[in-house]
Amino acid sequence: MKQIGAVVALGIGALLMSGCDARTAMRFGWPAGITPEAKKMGDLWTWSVIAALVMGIIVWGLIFWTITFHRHKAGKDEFPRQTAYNVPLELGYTAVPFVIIAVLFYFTVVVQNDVEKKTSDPKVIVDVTAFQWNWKFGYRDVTFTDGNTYNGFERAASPFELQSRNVRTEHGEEHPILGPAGGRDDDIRDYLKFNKIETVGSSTEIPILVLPTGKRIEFEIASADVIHSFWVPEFLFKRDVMPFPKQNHSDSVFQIQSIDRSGAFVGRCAEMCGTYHSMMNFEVRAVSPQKFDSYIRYREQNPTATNAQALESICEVPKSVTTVPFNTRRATNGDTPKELGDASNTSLQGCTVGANG
Ligand SMILES: [Cu+2]
Repeated sequence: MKQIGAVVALGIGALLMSGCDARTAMRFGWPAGITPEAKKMGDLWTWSVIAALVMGIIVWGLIFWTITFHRHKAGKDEFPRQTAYNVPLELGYTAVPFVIIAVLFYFTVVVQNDVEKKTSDPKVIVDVTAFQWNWKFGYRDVTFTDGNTYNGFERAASPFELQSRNVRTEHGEEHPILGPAGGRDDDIRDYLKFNKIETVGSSTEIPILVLPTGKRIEFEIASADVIHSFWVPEFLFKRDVMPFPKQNHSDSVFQIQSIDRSGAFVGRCAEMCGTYHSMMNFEVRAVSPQKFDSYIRYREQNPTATNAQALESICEVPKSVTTVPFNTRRATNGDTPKELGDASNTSLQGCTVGANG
């Protein structure tokens, strides 16, 4: 017993000295996440692992107790006392796993409901359009910090709209937006939405979706061609982006309660959607609500300005710092170059918002 105690103490000591703090250790490998939903999922994971460990310790204990104290002893009968068909015991170990599953199920549903929760008053509504192989982000509704609102909805689309906006393929041709879903009537493609302020990714530019911290945000996702998947790893959430969401019985709207810290976070397509699927990256740039308000107002007042110029006007690094653009020649192995910049601090040094706009 003393030896076991010493081993346990050494193990805990080693864990404490290895430099990872207690909170990281208690996540048991779960990423930190930047939304309240992600943290709730993390708590569920932590408690599930603890429950599994408790169960494991009981099982390991029984195994070692059996092999230590119930070994075959010389001079005894060939078989030890048989205890099969002990009805209360068998009922017990049938019922207990059901109770465990029910408890895990209950807490899973509680957290899932929270992750899928939608309220009627998100402060920002973003239309996300995925296409082979990039993203378009549009701001449909924004409630500014001072309570004023901005409505940027332009219209629902016809299939030719993306073409007219110069969305081009990696070869510089107009995007064949009619492609896989070609031949369908225009009127059932009205799920595609267009907004006055839009950010479209290209072969040379990663689309940066600028969002405010601390506010509820709604995403409506739709695909112009095949199935994609909207995934921001640090939201710990992804959802398939479907063409014809209604006909495909998919819930194309989800919300996050808030983004808890500013910075740059990579976004990816998590559905194998074709040749350049792995290059279909974007960046979420979480900025203070004040900066976000200035960003929307700048883009509203400067409709021809690029997203990079708008980012500079709010003293933000104008290019993505978490990933590189769609590389048509596949010259890279997909790794994010480390020299891109500091994703945790994307503010431009010595810059004042409003001074240069
Ligand atoms: Cu995709």
